[in-house]
Amino acid sequence: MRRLVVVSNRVAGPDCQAAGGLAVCVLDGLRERGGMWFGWNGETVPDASEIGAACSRLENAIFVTVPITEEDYQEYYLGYCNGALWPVLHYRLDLARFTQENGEAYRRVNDRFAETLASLLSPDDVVWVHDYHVIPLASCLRDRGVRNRIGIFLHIPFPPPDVLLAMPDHEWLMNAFARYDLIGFQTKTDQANFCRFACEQMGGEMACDDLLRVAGNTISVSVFPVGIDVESFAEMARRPEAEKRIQWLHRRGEPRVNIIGVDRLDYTKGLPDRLRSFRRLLELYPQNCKAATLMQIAPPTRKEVKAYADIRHELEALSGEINGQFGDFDWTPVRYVHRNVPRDILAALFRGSQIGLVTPLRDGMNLVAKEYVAAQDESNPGVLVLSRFAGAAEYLQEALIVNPYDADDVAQAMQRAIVMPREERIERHAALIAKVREHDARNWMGGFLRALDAPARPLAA
Ligand code: GDG
Repeated sequence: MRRLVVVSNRVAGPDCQAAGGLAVCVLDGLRERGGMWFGWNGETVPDASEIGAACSRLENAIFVTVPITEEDYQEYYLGYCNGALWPVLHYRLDLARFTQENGEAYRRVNDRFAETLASLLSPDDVVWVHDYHVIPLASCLRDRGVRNRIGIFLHIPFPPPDVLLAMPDHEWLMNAFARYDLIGFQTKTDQANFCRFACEQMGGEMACDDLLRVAGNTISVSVFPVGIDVESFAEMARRPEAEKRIQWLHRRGEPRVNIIGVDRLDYTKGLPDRLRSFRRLLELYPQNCKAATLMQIAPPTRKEVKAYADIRHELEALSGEINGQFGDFDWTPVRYVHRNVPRDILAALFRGSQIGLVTPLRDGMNLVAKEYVAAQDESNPGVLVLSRFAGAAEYLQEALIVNPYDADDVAQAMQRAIVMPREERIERHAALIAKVREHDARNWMGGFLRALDAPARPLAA
């Protein structure tokens, strides 16, 4: 079997168990198959002359990491990746900022990554690139004569052509995509958006369902839904310590309906809209006052980007407002936790909550939805309320699917979940867990690697 080389912006080191599902799955794959994980080490140095690669090893896996400069951090990471690409690919042109310096930094850092990586590759390696931070990597490697199979998986959505067209360097970006052998998306919607752009704007054509001919290249464009390690998450939710926490959550005199949301504090996750929906639940169905509590766990992320500071203030103001308006001596409607919570506690909180509220405004997949389903007691499961704009909604149709922009719609779905008979909950959960198992982390990785390992397909004349 050919050696696997994984490239991502951040490298999960040998002790990444705490990071959860995907990183562990990729790491296991690397250890079994033998390979290398290459990327940024998360650190900065004052000057490019101080950049040097560091190397460590775990069984068959080698980790090679490099720092970036402080300027790169501002312009490449905060400016271009998180200030331009992230909002555009999540359909949020209103939040995107484009500057020439940031665009140049993105090219510069990718070029530097490619320079180091090219010298470490053997001709037989297959290269798996992850996500939006490193889209031009294949192009930078090809320019250095690398002819290996290279695939990229995009963890976040791909927007319709009209949205991407607003990005000043869309043409350059799409040409960078066109130099991969394989492009993987989370959903059919993302795949279709990408192919539409290639065909309508770049003169590409579909040779068959998932084979695109564009810019002189033939590319497999496929869907590989990301998943979780179902058994290990379910096991965490069943532990005796988890049971103790659940008992605490349900202790007498406390609310009877626990609603949980867990998301990085990101504007794509729809947190203010979610709080407004919860407020609507209390207004439309006042019987839930003193009975329902929303626990929102929202650890900080990308604090240096202004849009993230803004969302934090909005969320804090809203939760204070709702607690002031509805709360009482013995009941706090919104419990807002702005820090990282250990994974095993999350699993217990999921199991102890009657509603999993997953309402992003746009999301590539959303693993929290899958974790909530995996954590449930199958004989008395909770109900997943899921945004139609999460990639997960393409698969988890037995959830209560909602429009996150419509507070009344979400409130009604929550009320429906609160009164849903046990048989219906069991039935819906059985269908959901089957899908979560079918599309788990192993199948995601296996599917992508099979496609990447496969020889290039000949085209119809
Ligand atoms: C990107 C895409 C796609 C969250 N808070 C805590 C915590 N988490 C864990 C969750 C889950 C993970 O982080 C978040 O994954 P998501 O999929 O929900 O979202 P993103 O971080 O935006 O991930 C997304 C994903 O990539 C994979 O392809 O699904 O669409 O945006 O595992 O449980 N974990 C701990 N404490 C927290 O407070 N321990």
